[in-house]
Amino acid sequence: MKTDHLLPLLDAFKIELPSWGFADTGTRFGKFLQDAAAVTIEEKLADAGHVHALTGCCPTVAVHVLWDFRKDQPAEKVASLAKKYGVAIGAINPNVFQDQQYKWGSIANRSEKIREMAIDHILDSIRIGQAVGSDWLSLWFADGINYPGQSDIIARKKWMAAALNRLHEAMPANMTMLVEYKPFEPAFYATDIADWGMALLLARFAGERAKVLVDTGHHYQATNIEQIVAWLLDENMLGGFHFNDRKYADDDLTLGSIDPYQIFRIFHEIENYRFRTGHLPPLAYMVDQSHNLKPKIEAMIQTVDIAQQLYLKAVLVDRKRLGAAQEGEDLVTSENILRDAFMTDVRPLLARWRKGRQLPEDPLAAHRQSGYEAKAAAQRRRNHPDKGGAAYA
Ligand SMILES: [Mn+2]
Repeated sequence: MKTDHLLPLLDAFKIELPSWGFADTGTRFGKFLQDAAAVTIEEKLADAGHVHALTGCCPTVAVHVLWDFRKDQPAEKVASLAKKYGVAIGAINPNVFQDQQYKWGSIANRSEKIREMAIDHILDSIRIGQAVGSDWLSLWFADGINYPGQSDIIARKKWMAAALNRLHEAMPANMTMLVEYKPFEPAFYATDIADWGMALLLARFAGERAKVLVDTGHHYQATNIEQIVAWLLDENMLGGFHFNDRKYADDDLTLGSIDPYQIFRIFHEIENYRFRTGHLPPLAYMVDQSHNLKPKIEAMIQTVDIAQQLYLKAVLVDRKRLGAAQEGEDLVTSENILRDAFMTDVRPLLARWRKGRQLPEDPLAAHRQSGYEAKAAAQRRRNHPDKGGAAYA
């Protein structure tokens, strides 16, 4: 099969890495520290730059305002640090879920004072985004209630809608607001933005530069995620993704580690939309994973590699033949066209693309040979002696 015409598509396929994916993170029961895990924003950007240098696929880094920006460090300084490591700042993620004042919620809190505090923090985040040249404001709210009767659901909806609308007004013209949804956790009775319908309505209420963010781990087990993706695309309401995988709930496992066919089916719907319309809206492909046990950088390289593979497989679907099979109600052929693409080994094609771009054909092996991990571990042990002791690397 001639596939070289697909190589430019890979040039355009970019994935954003999260700064927090390089830091020590864990479950709510605890976290296991790694000596090589990044602590400062500079270390996180260095790691992200290293992954980008090896893969050529991750030019931007998503940042978390409370975790990555200190009051004494101007935002522009973070942008220039990113540049130093060969990357740029991507999505800005405000944090209105960890401070004590948000015990009863942030923008859905019944206290106007707390709602204003949350809005102020997000307005600050928008300003940071402007200062670092970011195009994306990525919003996730932990707001919700744990018990029936705890709060007035409609009042909360209206508070959220009003807040998002004000935030949208404050965004510069180049910025897109992403509204993420999640069915449960930390709220266990009614999360305020629990599904894509609620996110869609709130995004519409916020304004035309607000879109829905699909986190692949934020669905109930039986949800057909690719169908949501197709509908959002057709409504011009899909903004991007948080990529991860799961077996049970929001496990934040490595993309494609449990169900690669799921991610393939999502890419298939995206490519199908492109085939039908001849265009695609800008989509933010972002990783949102927590590598509690895997070495962080290895996990990121593995993620990028599998994302590229699954994307290429979706590109390989023979859409003309598929259309003809669908016309004839030939279910078996239709399904097999998808399966044939999914089963195709695209690794030689990917290696060819890397070679043509002066990238290592096997980025994981190149990383292991580079000695980066051991060097980072030694340095970071010295820089952060109070971090605690994991005997990794
Ligand atoms: Mn997410």
